[in-house]
Amino acid sequence: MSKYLGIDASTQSMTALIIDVEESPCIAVEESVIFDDHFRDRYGVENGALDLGGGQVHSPPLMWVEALDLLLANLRDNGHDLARLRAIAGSGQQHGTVYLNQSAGPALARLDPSRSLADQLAGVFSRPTSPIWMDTSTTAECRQIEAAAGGRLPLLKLTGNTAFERFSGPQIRKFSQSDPEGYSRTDNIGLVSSFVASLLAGRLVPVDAGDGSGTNLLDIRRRQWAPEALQATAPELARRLLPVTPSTRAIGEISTYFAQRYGFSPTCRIFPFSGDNPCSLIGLGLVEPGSVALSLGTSDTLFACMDQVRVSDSGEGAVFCSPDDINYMALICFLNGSLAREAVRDQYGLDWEQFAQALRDTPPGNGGALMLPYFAAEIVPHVPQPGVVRQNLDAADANANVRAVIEAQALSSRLHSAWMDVPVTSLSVTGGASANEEILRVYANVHGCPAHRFQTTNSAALGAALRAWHGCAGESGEKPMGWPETVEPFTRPQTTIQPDPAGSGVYSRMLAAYESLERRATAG
Ligand code: XUL
Repeated sequence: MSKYLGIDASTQSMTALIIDVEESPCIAVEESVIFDDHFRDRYGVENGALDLGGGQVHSPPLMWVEALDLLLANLRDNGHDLARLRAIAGSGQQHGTVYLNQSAGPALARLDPSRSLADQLAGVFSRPTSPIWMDTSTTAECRQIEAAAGGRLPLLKLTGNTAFERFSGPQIRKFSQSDPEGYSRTDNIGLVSSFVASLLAGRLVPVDAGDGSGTNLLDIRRRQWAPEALQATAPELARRLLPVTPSTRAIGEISTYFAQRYGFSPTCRIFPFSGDNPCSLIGLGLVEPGSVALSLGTSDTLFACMDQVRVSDSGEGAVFCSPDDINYMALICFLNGSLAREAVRDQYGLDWEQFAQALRDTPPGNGGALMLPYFAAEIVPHVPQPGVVRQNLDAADANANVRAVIEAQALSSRLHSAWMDVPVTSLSVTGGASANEEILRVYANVHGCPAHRFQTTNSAALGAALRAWHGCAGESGEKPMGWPETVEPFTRPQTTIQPDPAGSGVYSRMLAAYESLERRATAG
């Protein structure tokens, strides 16, 4: 068996990616279920999420359950022989928390393959919706956790991160305080990643160190829950969490539900699911310190591989464990990623080709026009309320607004990545918007380095599949594979956009103007 499956449970979709490493390693299958296409009416989601007001953004975990059944049914019905899969690993949108009652473990253990997962698991939640990374409602809880942990800096030192609104710990604290009854009915709290892995394994499985580091609860150096942080967050939290698992060690074999319903081999190994960004680190080949990548998705993230924990004192960046179980990753998350690009596209009634044409028709620097693209409250820089700012920019000029949003995103990524202290000598770019070469050109010029694009934009799912391959090789007694040789065949750039010296010069000068506008707006 030479095939490995990576599943990415992201905000807007669930994706399966199969690699075949038999002769010349390649991506054999990519298949996605877009939540809005199938579940908008039933679950009321928009872009995969529910806006509950007051900054609360949740998703229904039962929708993820249904999506997994649908995704695997599509793979089977499209003729893919799932019996040939040797192992599965996965990736989930980070930070989202899933609250399960005491019936969850037994229900997972006795799944009946003749009935759907959703039918059998509808009653396992002690909270029907899961707060996700887009939730910005936990500012008070963040400050309370920092205070209870001895201060902002001690929490940063211990967990690698100050308390962030979107992180799991503040979400858990908010639930324990606003619904103590619901919290007391909660037997187990998982992340999106560990929840989907639990479905496949047919039992509750632990959070891995990669995704665990996005909770404000993990001792980032020991890669174990930090008792001080658990205590600072919510009562009796330790008994609601399973011990953290290393990312590279298998958690067992696939549940008979999936073997019988979809034809998986009963010996198919399940490896821990990790966060989408930690998986993208692997999927983009960032397995040695110093390399930098950019993911242009619902949120945009800029990240780098580091061999030791280096933190952002200003609280702008996050640090996670790499799921290689060796390195760390630094990450900056800009919430207004495709959210902002789509808002501009829709405001001017454009399609993506017209959007790209607008970039071709306008010069680098946009004639001095600037935008701060806070269509939603922003994570970096910290902007608690939405509000788009325009300077020397005519709101009626579609082309200039298209260029302004992309230049703002690229300039912001350069401005706010200085703390990583990683020289950006090349950018590996992924995510849906990386298909647009004009967007890549702006990033190449702003950072003054080549931007590479790869065969797939599903780097998180690819990273998961590579983790499954690497993990199996490590446990089978065959020659263990190093990370560089695992990722190399899948991370050869397909397109490279070189920076143009004139464009780069314009942006070096423009950065100061952008920084000053941002400073004035965020101070106000
Ligand atoms: C990272 C973050 C997002 C989510 C969704 O910290 O919040 O990138 O992982 O993809």
